[in-house]
Amino acid sequence: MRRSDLPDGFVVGTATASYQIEGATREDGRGDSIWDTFARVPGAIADGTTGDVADDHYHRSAEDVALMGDLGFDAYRFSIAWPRIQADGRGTPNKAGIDFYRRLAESLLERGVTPWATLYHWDLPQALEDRGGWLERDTALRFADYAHEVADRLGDVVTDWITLNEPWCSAFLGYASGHHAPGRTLGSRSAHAAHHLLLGHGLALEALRDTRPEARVGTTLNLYSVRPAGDSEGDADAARRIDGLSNRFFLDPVLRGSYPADVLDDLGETEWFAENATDDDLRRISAPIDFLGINYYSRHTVASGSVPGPDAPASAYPGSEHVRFIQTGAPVTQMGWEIHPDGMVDVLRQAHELAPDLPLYITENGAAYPDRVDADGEIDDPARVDYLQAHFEAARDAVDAGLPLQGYFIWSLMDNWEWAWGYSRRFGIVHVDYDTQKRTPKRSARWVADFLRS
Ligand code: IFM
Repeated sequence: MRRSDLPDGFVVGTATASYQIEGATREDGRGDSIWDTFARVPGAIADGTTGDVADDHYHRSAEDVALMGDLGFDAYRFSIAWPRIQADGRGTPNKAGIDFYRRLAESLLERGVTPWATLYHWDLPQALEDRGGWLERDTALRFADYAHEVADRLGDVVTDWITLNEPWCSAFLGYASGHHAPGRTLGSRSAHAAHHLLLGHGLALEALRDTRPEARVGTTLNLYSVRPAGDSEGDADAARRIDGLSNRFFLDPVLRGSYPADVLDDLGETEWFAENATDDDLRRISAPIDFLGINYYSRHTVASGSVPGPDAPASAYPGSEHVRFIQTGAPVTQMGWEIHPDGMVDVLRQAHELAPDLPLYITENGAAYPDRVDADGEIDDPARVDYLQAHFEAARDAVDAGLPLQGYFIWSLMDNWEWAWGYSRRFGIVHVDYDTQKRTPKRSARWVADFLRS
C-alpha cells in the first residue's frame, strides 16, 4: 500500500501525552497531578518508576519537533498538562506553562506540522482530586474554565482541539479497578465520574466555541470491536455488556444525547443518572462537534462466566464482573492485546451509524513490542511495521467503504512512560534511551517516513 491510496488531504500524524513524555514535573510552576501522586504508591507502577523525567521532552521539544518534521508527519497530537497551566486546577494561568505550549505549537507550524492539542490526557491537578476529583460535578466546571484560558492564550496557534482523551480509562480504570490514578475502587459509582467527564467535555466545547469560534473541536474515545465467543445467549449478553460499557456508554451521550438504559441497568445506576444527568447536561454533552477521535488498538472476545469470588480484583467493568475476556490464540502485542485491524473498520462504522455526517479520525493506534538495540545501535522492529501497515490498510478499507475517516495518528512518536507499566512497555517508532535521552528512529520510523513519501 502507498500513501497515495489514501485520499488527498488525509492527515497522517503521531501522538503523545504530557505526563508520558514531558518530565520536568516540578519546574516552572507546574503543580502535582493525580499521576504524580499515584506513581508514588508502592506497587502501583509495574517497574516502580514515575514520569518525573520521562522523555525530558519539556527540555527537548525542539529536537522532537525536528524529528517529526524529518519523518514527514502532517500533524502532531500532544496533550496540555492542566497542572502546568493551573497548578491547583483553578485561577490565573501560569505564564511559563502557556509559553511552553506556545513555543511547541509555533515550532510545529514552522516545520509544517499541524498542532492538535488534547486538553485532558489524564493529568488532573491533585488539588481537584483532593476535593473529590471527577466524582464531583464542580470538576467539570473547573475544566471548562481551564479550556477557556488555554483557548484564549493559544487559540491563535492551535486550531484543532480534543477535549478529553479516553474518558472510559479515566472513569473506570481510575475510579473502578484502581489500575490508574487516582487508584480508587468504587465499583459502579465510577460511572458518576464518567458523567462528569462528559459534562466537562460539553462545557469545554462551549468554552472553546465562545472563545475561539474558528476552532475545530472534537473528543477522543477508546473504542473496541467486541464479539461474543460463542453463540449462546450468555455470550451474546456478555458482548452487549462490554460493548455497552466500553463503547455505547460514551458514544450515545456524545452523538445521541442519551445514556444507554441497559448499561445504566447493568451498573445499577439508573436512579442516580435520572436525578443527576439532567436534560441540560445531555444537551451540552451532545452539542455538535467537528470530528470524533477514536483510539483503536484491539478486539475483545467475551463470554459469560461465573460470578467472581470475594477476593476478585476490582473490575474495570462494574456490574459485569462475571464476563470473561477470552484469549483467542490470535497474535497479540506485548500488552497482550489481540491484533485485529478489521476491528478498526468496525468501530468507525459503529460511530458513523450514529452520526453519518461526522468526520472521524483515528487519534491513536500502535503497538508495544520488546524492542532490542542491536550491536550497531539499530532497532529492528518488523512486528511494529507489520502492525502499522495492516492498520493503514484498514484505514484505506474504511475510506473505500465510504466511512468519513479523515486522518490517522500513530501511537506513539517515541517510547514513553506507559502509565501503570512504567517504562517497561515501548510503543514508540523512535527509540528512547532513558539513561542518555538519545532518540533513535526504529526501522518502523523509517518505514513510516518512506510510506509518507510514497
Ligand atoms: O499510552 C496510552 C495512551 O496514553 C492512551 N491510549 C492508549 C496508549 C497505550 O496504552
